[in-house]
Amino acid sequence: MFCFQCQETAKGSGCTIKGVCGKTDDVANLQDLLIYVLKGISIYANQAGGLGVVRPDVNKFVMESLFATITNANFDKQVFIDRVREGLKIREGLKEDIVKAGGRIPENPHDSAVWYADTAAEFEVKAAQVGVLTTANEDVRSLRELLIYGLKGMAAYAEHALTLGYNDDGIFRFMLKALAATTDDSLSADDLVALVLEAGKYGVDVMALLDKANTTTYGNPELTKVEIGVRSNPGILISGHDLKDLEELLQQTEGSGVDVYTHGEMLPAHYYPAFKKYAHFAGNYGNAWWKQDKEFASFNGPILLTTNCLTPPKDSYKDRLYTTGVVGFAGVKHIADRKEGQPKDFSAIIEQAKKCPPPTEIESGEIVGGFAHAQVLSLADKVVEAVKSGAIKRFFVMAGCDGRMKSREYYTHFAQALPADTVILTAGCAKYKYNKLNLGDIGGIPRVLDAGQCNDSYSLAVIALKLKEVFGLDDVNELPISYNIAWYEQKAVIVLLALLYLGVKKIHLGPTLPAFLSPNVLKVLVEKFDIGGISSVEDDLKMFMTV
Ligand code: FS2
Ligand code: SF4
Repeated sequence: MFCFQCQETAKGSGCTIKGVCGKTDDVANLQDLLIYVLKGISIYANQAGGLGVVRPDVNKFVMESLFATITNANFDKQVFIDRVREGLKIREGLKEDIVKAGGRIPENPHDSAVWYADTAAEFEVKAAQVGVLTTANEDVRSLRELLIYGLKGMAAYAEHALTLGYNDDGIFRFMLKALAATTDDSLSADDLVALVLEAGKYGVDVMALLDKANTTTYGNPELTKVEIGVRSNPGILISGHDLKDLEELLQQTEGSGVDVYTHGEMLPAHYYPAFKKYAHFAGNYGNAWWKQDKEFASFNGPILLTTNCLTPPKDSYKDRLYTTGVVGFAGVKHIADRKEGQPKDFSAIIEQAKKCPPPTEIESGEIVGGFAHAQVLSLADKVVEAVKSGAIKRFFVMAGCDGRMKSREYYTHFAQALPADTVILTAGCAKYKYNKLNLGDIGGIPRVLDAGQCNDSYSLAVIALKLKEVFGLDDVNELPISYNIAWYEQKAVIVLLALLYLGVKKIHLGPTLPAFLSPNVLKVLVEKFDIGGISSVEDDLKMFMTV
């Protein structure tokens, strides 16, 4: 195996024996093979699309497969064997479609478009031959992987939007075009850089689409106080990002005597008006994903993982853990997908919850959030006034991810060290590094404004663009906003590419820069966008406050 897609990659260069995340080498290789099969599918899907063949099932398969390979989404070998087999079937079906539509199958297509096998043993042999390192040129490899990781993030957001009935064919067309492009040896590094930047455009599109899906379905997030203590009923803990799963769980638990708590990236669900009507939607339990080994144990009741981030479960709670959607782990119970418009069936989780003791309290009090674009823009006059009067000197976008590394304490220290006339704009699980610090407010505006999940970074961009308009500026970079972003997995990659597409410069990325950026690719990003890493809190503060 060789995997370097996330921030915690071994030795900052690549996991080669087993993932730091717990991914085994056979699963890592099969994920590589699945991506390889997707490339073959894309080659034909692009051709078929040009002939007017419409295959939404292909889009869905590609999207879900990309999503399943995101860090901490799925560790189950059988899932990837089944997906590779299904992918090969889809690819062969596309070839038939092309011929039926009057097209001709290319004579010497890329190996990903012709390789075929039936058995799991054959898959494993091939899987070991198609990894990241098969691209010899390190800059081409870097750009291809940067593009693929961006697509993975894009796929995750597209999946959530599609689940709520929102779809944009342009996003799928780009996914297929970009996947196929990674097999094309005639493309230059410049061509690939252009594709990477184009991915940013679709990153903006997909986040806007998901924002529309979420806010149309569940209302605009609003200022909300969320309890972080516990009640006396048994509970179900729901984690991940899928709001539809949460909605159906709330409906099915209503009146059952079982409370529902959020964990990690599900916290922002409390900010949506549609979920406030559920009296048993009790609060948020715990912190970011990487603390689940302790927090799932002390929760005492069943836990539902709707998306990444799952970590390999401990025996103390494995029998209380459920996965759904693209998430999986061998030996952990999986809730099946919706059939024919019917909701998922969470009855097994609810029945188990009834037999469990209530959660053990680990914190008490409340946290405040709900500052997505609509809520912040409704406070726009107040915000603008505070900037004009000098009460707010600078905003710090500190969106992104949290993670295990001790070096991430930097973000807590940075938040604590920020002058009292600064405001943090956050989204994603990065917020857990400072959302319980009680940093106070500026004339009623909290100093930590949480927009929501990582995809709600879109809201932060909308807010920035609105401020630019209000202040009559030509360039978003003239605003008193600094970007000190923490990344971990591939959704952060698409968020980054989206911000670059919107013209944001001087983004600082930590706690370490991605291992998949070769020195030359990094140089391009530095030259074009002035991207940087982080150093010490003191030095960085000085640097940010003097720009
Ligand atoms: Fe956090 Fe994990 Fe949101 Fe990332 S819960 S690092 O996948 O997507 O952010
Ligand atoms: Fe390593 Fe991250 Fe890949 Fe897991 S996802 S194998 S930790 S690089």
